[in-house]
Amino acid sequence: MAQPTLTVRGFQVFKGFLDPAAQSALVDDLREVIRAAPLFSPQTPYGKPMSVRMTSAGRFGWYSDRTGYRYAPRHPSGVDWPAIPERVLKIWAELVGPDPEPDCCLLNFYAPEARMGMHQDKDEADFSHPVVSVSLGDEGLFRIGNTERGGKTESLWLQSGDVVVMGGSARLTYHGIDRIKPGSSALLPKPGRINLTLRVVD
Ligand code: MD6
Ligand code: FE
Repeated sequence: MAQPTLTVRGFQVFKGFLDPAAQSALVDDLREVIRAAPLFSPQTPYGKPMSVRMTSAGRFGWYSDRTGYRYAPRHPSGVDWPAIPERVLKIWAELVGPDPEPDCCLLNFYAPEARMGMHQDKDEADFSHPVVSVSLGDEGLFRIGNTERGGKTESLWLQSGDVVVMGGSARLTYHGIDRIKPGSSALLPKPGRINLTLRVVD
Protein backbone atom coordinates (compact mmCIF):
# COMPACT_ATOMS: atom_id res chain seq x y z
CA MET A 1 0.00 0.00 0.00
CA ALA A 2 1.12 3.58 -0.63
CA GLN A 3 3.01 5.37 2.13
CA PRO A 4 1.96 8.90 3.10
CA THR A 5 4.30 11.74 2.12
CA LEU A 6 3.74 13.25 5.55
CA THR A 7 1.54 12.74 8.57
CA VAL A 8 0.25 15.74 10.50
CA ARG A 9 -1.52 15.00 13.80
CA GLY A 10 -2.59 11.63 12.39
CA PHE A 11 -3.79 13.02 9.05
CA GLN A 12 -1.95 11.03 6.38
CA VAL A 13 -1.17 13.26 3.41
CA PHE A 14 -0.42 11.63 0.04
CA LYS A 15 1.01 14.48 -2.05
CA GLY A 16 0.35 14.18 -5.79
CA PHE A 17 -1.45 10.86 -5.39
CA LEU A 18 -3.32 11.65 -8.62
CA ASP A 19 -1.24 12.71 -11.60
CA PRO A 20 -2.56 15.44 -13.95
CA ALA A 21 -4.19 12.93 -16.34
CA ALA A 22 -5.97 11.19 -13.45
CA GLN A 23 -7.13 14.56 -12.10
CA SER A 24 -8.62 15.54 -15.49
CA ALA A 25 -10.38 12.20 -15.86
CA LEU A 26 -11.82 12.59 -12.38
CA VAL A 27 -13.08 16.10 -13.14
CA ASP A 28 -14.89 14.69 -16.20
CA ASP A 29 -16.59 12.12 -13.96
CA LEU A 30 -17.56 14.84 -11.48
CA ARG A 31 -19.14 16.94 -14.23
CA GLU A 32 -21.55 14.04 -14.75
CA VAL A 33 -22.29 13.89 -11.04
CA ILE A 34 -23.05 17.63 -10.97
CA ARG A 35 -25.23 17.33 -14.08
CA ALA A 36 -27.38 14.70 -12.34
CA ALA A 37 -27.30 16.35 -8.90
CA PRO A 38 -26.58 20.09 -9.20
CA LEU A 39 -24.50 21.96 -6.63
CA PHE A 40 -26.55 23.75 -3.96
CA SER A 41 -25.77 26.06 -1.01
CA PRO A 42 -26.87 24.33 2.19
CA GLN A 43 -28.46 26.48 4.88
CA THR A 44 -26.87 26.13 8.29
CA PRO A 45 -28.94 25.66 11.44
CA TYR A 46 -27.87 29.24 12.27
CA GLY A 47 -29.73 30.59 9.24
CA LYS A 48 -26.66 31.51 7.19
CA PRO A 49 -25.94 29.70 3.92
CA MET A 50 -22.58 27.94 3.77
CA SER A 51 -20.07 29.63 1.45
CA VAL A 52 -19.19 26.25 -0.04
CA ARG A 53 -21.58 24.78 -2.63
CA MET A 54 -22.04 21.04 -2.51
CA THR A 55 -23.59 17.90 -3.84
CA SER A 56 -23.04 14.19 -3.28
CA ALA A 57 -22.82 10.79 -4.89
CA GLY A 58 -23.59 7.43 -3.32
CA ARG A 59 -26.33 5.93 -1.20
CA PHE A 60 -26.21 8.92 1.16
CA GLY A 61 -25.62 12.58 0.57
CA TRP A 62 -24.84 15.28 3.06
CA TYR A 63 -27.55 17.83 3.62
CA SER A 64 -28.21 20.73 5.94
CA ASP A 65 -31.08 23.12 6.54
CA ARG A 66 -32.54 25.13 9.41
CA THR A 67 -33.36 21.92 11.29
CA GLY A 68 -29.77 20.69 11.29
CA TYR A 69 -27.14 18.60 9.53
CA ARG A 70 -27.86 15.07 8.40
CA TYR A 71 -27.35 12.47 5.72
CA ALA A 72 -30.20 12.32 3.21
CA PRO A 73 -31.09 9.58 0.72
CA ARG A 74 -31.90 12.09 -2.06
CA HIS A 75 -30.80 15.39 -3.56
CA PRO A 76 -32.99 18.37 -2.50
CA SER A 77 -34.62 18.21 -5.98
CA GLY A 78 -35.93 14.72 -5.12
CA VAL A 79 -33.65 12.73 -7.44
CA ASP A 80 -31.48 9.91 -6.12
CA TRP A 81 -27.82 10.81 -5.67
CA PRO A 82 -25.82 9.47 -8.63
CA ALA A 83 -23.50 6.50 -8.11
CA ILE A 84 -19.98 7.14 -6.84
CA PRO A 85 -17.70 7.12 -9.93
CA GLU A 86 -15.49 4.02 -10.28
CA ARG A 87 -12.37 6.17 -10.38
CA VAL A 88 -13.29 7.55 -6.95
CA LEU A 89 -13.95 4.09 -5.50
CA LYS A 90 -10.54 3.03 -6.77
CA ILE A 91 -8.80 5.74 -4.71
CA TRP A 92 -10.54 4.47 -1.57
CA ALA A 93 -9.69 0.84 -2.41
CA GLU A 94 -6.02 1.71 -2.91
CA LEU A 95 -5.70 3.57 0.39
CA VAL A 96 -8.21 1.87 2.69
CA GLY A 97 -8.98 -1.49 1.05
CA PRO A 98 -11.88 -2.91 -0.95
CA ASP A 99 -14.24 -3.59 1.95
CA PRO A 100 -16.33 -1.81 3.03
CA GLU A 101 -16.86 0.57 0.14
CA PRO A 102 -17.75 4.18 0.94
CA ASP A 103 -21.48 4.91 0.71
CA CYS A 104 -21.11 8.71 0.52
CA CYS A 105 -18.94 10.92 -1.66
CA LEU A 106 -19.48 14.53 -0.70
CA LEU A 107 -18.39 17.04 -3.35
CA ASN A 108 -17.58 20.55 -2.08
CA PHE A 109 -16.95 23.41 -4.48
CA TYR A 110 -15.03 26.42 -3.15
CA ALA A 111 -15.38 29.60 -5.18
CA PRO A 112 -12.52 32.06 -4.50
CA GLU A 113 -14.16 33.53 -1.37
CA ALA A 114 -15.42 30.27 0.12
CA ARG A 115 -14.06 28.69 3.28
CA MET A 116 -15.02 26.00 5.73
CA GLY A 117 -15.01 26.57 9.46
CA MET A 118 -13.34 24.22 11.91
CA HIS A 119 -15.48 21.10 12.36
CA GLN A 120 -15.45 17.43 13.28
CA ASP A 121 -16.85 14.79 10.92
CA LYS A 122 -18.97 12.89 13.40
CA ASP A 123 -22.31 12.13 11.74
CA GLU A 124 -21.25 8.64 10.63
CA ALA A 125 -22.21 5.47 12.52
CA ASP A 126 -18.75 3.90 12.92
CA PHE A 127 -15.61 5.98 13.43
CA SER A 128 -13.34 2.99 12.82
CA HIS A 129 -13.68 3.78 9.10
CA PRO A 130 -11.54 6.69 7.93
CA VAL A 131 -12.59 9.71 5.89
CA VAL A 132 -10.62 10.09 2.64
CA SER A 133 -10.39 13.51 1.01
CA VAL A 134 -9.29 14.38 -2.54
CA SER A 135 -8.28 17.91 -3.56
CA LEU A 136 -8.70 19.19 -7.14
CA GLY A 137 -8.09 22.61 -8.64
CA ASP A 138 -6.84 25.60 -6.68
CA GLU A 139 -4.85 25.09 -3.51
CA GLY A 140 -6.61 25.20 -0.16
CA LEU A 141 -5.14 26.08 3.22
CA PHE A 142 -6.07 23.17 5.48
CA ARG A 143 -6.00 23.78 9.22
CA ILE A 144 -5.74 20.90 11.68
CA GLY A 145 -6.64 21.36 15.34
CA ASN A 146 -7.33 18.98 18.19
CA THR A 147 -10.02 16.53 19.28
CA GLU A 148 -11.52 19.31 21.42
CA ARG A 149 -12.40 22.71 19.98
CA GLY A 150 -9.62 25.31 20.33
CA GLY A 151 -5.93 24.95 21.13
CA LYS A 152 -2.93 25.20 18.87
CA THR A 153 -3.36 24.35 15.19
CA GLU A 154 -1.14 23.45 12.24
CA SER A 155 -1.83 24.41 8.62
CA LEU A 156 -0.74 23.03 5.28
CA TRP A 157 -1.60 23.79 1.67
CA LEU A 158 -3.47 21.02 -0.13
CA GLN A 159 -2.77 20.97 -3.86
CA SER A 160 -4.58 19.44 -6.80
CA GLY A 161 -4.08 15.68 -6.74
CA ASP A 162 -3.33 15.45 -3.01
CA VAL A 163 -5.27 12.86 -1.00
CA VAL A 164 -5.69 12.93 2.78
CA VAL A 165 -6.71 9.97 4.94
CA MET A 166 -8.18 10.86 8.33
CA GLY A 167 -8.45 7.76 10.48
CA GLY A 168 -7.54 6.23 13.79
CA SER A 169 -6.98 8.69 16.60
CA ALA A 170 -7.31 11.58 14.12
CA ARG A 171 -10.80 10.59 13.00
CA LEU A 172 -12.47 13.12 15.33
CA THR A 173 -9.89 15.90 15.05
CA TYR A 174 -11.18 19.38 14.23
CA HIS A 175 -10.16 20.71 10.82
CA GLY A 176 -11.22 23.31 8.25
CA ILE A 177 -10.24 25.29 5.16
CA ASP A 178 -9.19 28.88 5.87
CA ARG A 179 -8.97 30.04 2.28
CA ILE A 180 -8.12 29.00 -1.21
CA LYS A 181 -5.53 30.46 -3.56
CA PRO A 182 -7.43 31.41 -6.75
CA GLY A 183 -5.47 30.84 -9.94
CA SER A 184 -2.97 28.41 -8.41
CA SER A 185 -4.11 25.53 -10.63
CA ALA A 186 -5.22 25.35 -14.27
CA LEU A 187 -7.18 22.11 -13.83
CA LEU A 188 -10.64 23.70 -13.66
CA PRO A 189 -11.96 26.11 -16.29
CA LYS A 190 -12.49 28.85 -13.69
CA PRO A 191 -10.93 29.66 -10.32
CA GLY A 192 -12.01 27.42 -7.47
CA ARG A 193 -11.36 24.22 -5.63
CA ILE A 194 -13.15 20.90 -5.50
CA ASN A 195 -12.81 18.65 -2.49
CA LEU A 196 -14.26 15.15 -2.34
CA THR A 197 -14.72 13.40 0.98
CA LEU A 198 -15.47 9.70 1.01
CA ARG A 199 -17.05 8.04 4.02
CA VAL A 200 -18.83 4.99 5.25
CA VAL A 201 -21.99 6.51 6.69
CA ASP A 202 -24.10 3.48 7.55
C1 MD6 B 1 -11.68 20.29 2.42
N1 MD6 B 1 -12.15 18.70 4.02
O1 MD6 B 1 -10.56 19.84 2.28
C2 MD6 B 1 -12.52 19.95 3.59
N2 MD6 B 1 -12.88 16.15 6.30
O2 MD6 B 1 -12.18 21.06 1.62
C3 MD6 B 1 -12.67 18.14 5.11
O3 MD6 B 1 -13.51 18.65 5.80
C4 MD6 B 1 -12.15 16.85 5.47
O4 MD6 B 1 -10.21 17.05 4.13
C5 MD6 B 1 -12.44 14.97 6.72
C6 MD6 B 1 -11.25 14.45 6.29
C7 MD6 B 1 -10.49 15.13 5.42
C8 MD6 B 1 -10.93 16.37 4.97
FE1 FE C 1 -14.26 17.43 7.34
